[in-house]
Amino acid sequence: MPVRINFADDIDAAFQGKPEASSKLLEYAELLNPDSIKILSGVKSEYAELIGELMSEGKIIRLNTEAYPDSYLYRSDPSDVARTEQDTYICTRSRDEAGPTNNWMAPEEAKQKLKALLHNSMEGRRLLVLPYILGPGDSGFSKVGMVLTDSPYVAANQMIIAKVGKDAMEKLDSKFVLGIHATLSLDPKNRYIAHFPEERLIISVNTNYGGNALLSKKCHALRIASYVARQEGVIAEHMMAMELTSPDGKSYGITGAFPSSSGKTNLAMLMLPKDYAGKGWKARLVSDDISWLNLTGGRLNAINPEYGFFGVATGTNEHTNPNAMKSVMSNTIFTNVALDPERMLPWWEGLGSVPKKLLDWQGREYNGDGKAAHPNSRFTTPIAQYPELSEKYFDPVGLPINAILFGGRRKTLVPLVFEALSWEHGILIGAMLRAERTAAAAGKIGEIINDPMAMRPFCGYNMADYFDHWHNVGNRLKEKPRIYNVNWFRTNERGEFMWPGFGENMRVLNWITERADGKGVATKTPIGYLPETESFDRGSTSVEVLGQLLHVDKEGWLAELDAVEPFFESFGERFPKWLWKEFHDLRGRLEGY
Ligand code: OXD
Ligand code: MN
Repeated sequence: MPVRINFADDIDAAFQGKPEASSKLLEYAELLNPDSIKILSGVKSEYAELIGELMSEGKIIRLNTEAYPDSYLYRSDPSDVARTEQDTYICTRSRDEAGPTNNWMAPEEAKQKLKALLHNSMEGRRLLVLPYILGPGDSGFSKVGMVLTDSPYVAANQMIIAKVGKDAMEKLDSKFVLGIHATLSLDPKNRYIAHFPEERLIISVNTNYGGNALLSKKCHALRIASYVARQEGVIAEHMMAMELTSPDGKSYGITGAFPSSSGKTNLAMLMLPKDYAGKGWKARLVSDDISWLNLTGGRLNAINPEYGFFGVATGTNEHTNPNAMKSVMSNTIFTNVALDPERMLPWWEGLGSVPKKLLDWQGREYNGDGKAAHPNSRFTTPIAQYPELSEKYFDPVGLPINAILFGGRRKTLVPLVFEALSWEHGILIGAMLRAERTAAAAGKIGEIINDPMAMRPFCGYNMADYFDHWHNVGNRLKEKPRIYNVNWFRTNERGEFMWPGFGENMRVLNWITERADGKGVATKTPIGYLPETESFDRGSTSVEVLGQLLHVDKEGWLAELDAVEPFFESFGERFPKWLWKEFHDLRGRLEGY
């Protein structure tokens, strides 16, 4: 059935002077065949209407309005709780362009399959259209996109994490990214999160989970953005970014790539230990999850494309992340947390004592068996509510970067911190990143997987080319940030964490700022520069434990190289020669140690 003529008129009227946007919308409206179309202008009342609809359909629950004003609980389908990498595709013309870390489907085949699923799928429903901006409104590095969705839950979340509305609509040029999201029946067997980077298109079906369905986030700001960034000579990364300011007012920009659920948000929101706060240090947030890095002024600068957090609730509390706790106390959508039904308060593991009465994340009475909140339960919160937001968040060029951190969860081997010997060695450190699988993606938790630069699930093209691109970026920088590997997650023989982590990580960052100033003392080892135990600010950690955390285990590292080598080999001839050289040099240094 052709789209009703008033749609075409309405679309033309709404998108005056934006022929690309209106023709794409019309094309998909014809395919989806909704009963009505609503183009969101971004005003607050639209958000309230979406929430009102979800409440009247019983799909979300209003939380205690005194404790959590304007906040809600959403329970997802139990089969739709995390990113599903097996359903995520990069659909480039050639398979090699996607590379061995991505699932690939030929664009025509993927479109045929998806269009069959989308055909008439919104009959009887309303299509919501959300134009959005990623990045500061006045930045040359910001990008625009437009999401089409039938889900009020997705639309409400999108309104929190991206700048949705009129301003974005005015910027919809021929390069905008189009995202189509359709709930369909949430059938896991027909779930696809498909990316067409060559035509800046995303199609996601049969999932409402944030990482799969909030298309501005992982799909646009990482997978499509990484592909476009290579064309534009910049980089789009799965990185937090923070600004540290010393007592004498010197600013240090730090970015860090950590696999999902590995402490990236907690680091970005670091609460300074008393001794540092007392001296006048400040730690402010620029980004909790994604940073786009530009090369202005011959150095790297980070902007945060996002407008809100989609963070992990589980484990968040006054000790681990007091600033996150302050941020989520209003205007927040909680997904898959537990509920204290008497006080209408959200609850998750780590928040404190278990309330007397508790409903688990599926709304069932909780009897103490298993987890009450889903381990990947989430909060969606406006970033403006963060109490320590850096002014650099609003800066069109972003935060100048002094140091780049890579880190995964590793119980053994990987020291607390070490510094790369060079930019190329730093890329090797990033490329060698391995981490334990966490609850953010479906799969066996705890299994150690290769996750180069924490981008394996998010790089929109062949990662062999991605390593080369990093190399080229380095060659164009006048002032290169130093690169570090950090690991907060070492455990002793009793399984206890050896380093206190959280705010205490400032002691590691302190060494990194000293290094940036050319002051911090370091010892050269085969794996990189390590701090010296005597001069390092170890806080309450004993010298003995610190010694273990800074020890270079020669045999362990040689075994690590053996474990990584087949992964590098999987890229075949495309794997950069200079990176193989770095790898073999490292092995040579270790063998002679
Ligand atoms: C996230 C993720 O949600 O990395 O940030 O999965
Ligand atoms: Mn992430």
